[in-house]
Amino acid sequence: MKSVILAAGKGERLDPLTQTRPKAFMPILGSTVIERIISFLEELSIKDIIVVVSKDLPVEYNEFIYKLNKFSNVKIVMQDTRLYGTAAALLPLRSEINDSFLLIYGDLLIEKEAIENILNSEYNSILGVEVNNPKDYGVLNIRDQKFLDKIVEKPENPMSNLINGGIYKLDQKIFDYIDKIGKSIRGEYELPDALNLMATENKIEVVKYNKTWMDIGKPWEIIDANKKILDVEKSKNNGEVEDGVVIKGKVIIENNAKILHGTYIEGPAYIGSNSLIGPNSYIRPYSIICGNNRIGASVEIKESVIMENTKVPHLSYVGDSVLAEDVNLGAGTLIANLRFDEKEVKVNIKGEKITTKRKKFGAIIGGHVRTGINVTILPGIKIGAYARIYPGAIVNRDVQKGEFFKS
Ligand code: TTP
Repeated sequence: MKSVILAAGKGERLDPLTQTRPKAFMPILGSTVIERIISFLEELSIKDIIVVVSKDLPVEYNEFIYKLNKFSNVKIVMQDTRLYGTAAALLPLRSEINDSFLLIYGDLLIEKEAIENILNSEYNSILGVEVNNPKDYGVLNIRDQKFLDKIVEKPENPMSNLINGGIYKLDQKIFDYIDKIGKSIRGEYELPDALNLMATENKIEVVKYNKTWMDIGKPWEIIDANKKILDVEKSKNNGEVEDGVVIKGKVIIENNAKILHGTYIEGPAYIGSNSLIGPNSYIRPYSIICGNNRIGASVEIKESVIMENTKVPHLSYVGDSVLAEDVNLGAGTLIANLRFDEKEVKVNIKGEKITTKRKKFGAIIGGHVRTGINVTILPGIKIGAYARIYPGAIVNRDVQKGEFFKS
């Protein structure tokens, strides 16, 4: 059976991280969300995998998309995102698909069982994830006990606690229904609209699932997703640990990582391959250091995701934050993660201040950012890719891509 993974979204809510990195390639420990999905498909012996990516890619995306070359069964297809939406994403595949196929959104943190359950259905099917807060999602209204009646987006009074899990088995009739839908209020051609039409004339089984499921939409959800996976992984030490290092609890140390004298690590924590930590670093629970990183002397890291090639070499504090790839923090860069009034930290998402529901949240720093020495960054701040922060600056507002910020 062919399998299609959608990875052509703009991921605007994940800005500034998606200025240089596709949403589906957000890190999960040393891997990425989409690579996890592809590994599950391979384990399930699905040999024919199509990944849909955007035709209008920022050039930086290529280095991530090239990662897919290591999977011999993956073929890349481009979506012209002038026709945008999860239904429009399928249009370039019309001539490729002539049978039932598996469809998966590429930004989902799931367990293999979610895909297995869908494959076991004898009908067209949709994953129905059981949640406590269905109002925030596309809710599945059910008919005849187990078939989809309608997907209702964020209803006031949800008819079930099952939400659209973004995994489907569909036959090629879906293309006829995509042809019939118009643009949604968001200006997109959306798959749920096509499925709603299909459900009026066909049986679409709702396959229930209650294990790990997250769609990674907002920046702090990258921390949550990594915490979830770290919690189920086992300790490992494939690196080199010098004398005088203290390691408490579960810590994963990958190949060629080196932990220098005086470093104190409180698990759960992940130290990715080729990283150099210490001497005298303090790595606190849920630090995710993805790989090729440098964390130096008198640096404290806590509950943060630090993506590949990023360096925090001297005298810095990084708490409850997400740092994209190839960032360099100057000596003494401090990220504040708690407001004086101890209110939940808010972040600008698509022009609206959204609560992170976290009292402790630091900053979201885009790819290739550089900070000078003694920079202070306030809670909930976003710094765009390639920005430069002048030494001694106090960053008290969001910084745009490429901006030179001087306070
Ligand atoms: P969304 O969650 O709608 O993704 P998005 O990238 O539009 O996010 P945001 O709202 O933050 O901008 O899409 C679900 C999945 O489908 C995701 O993996 C991206 C993919 N997708 C496409 O491949 N093409 C598209 O045109 C759209 C809208 C999404």
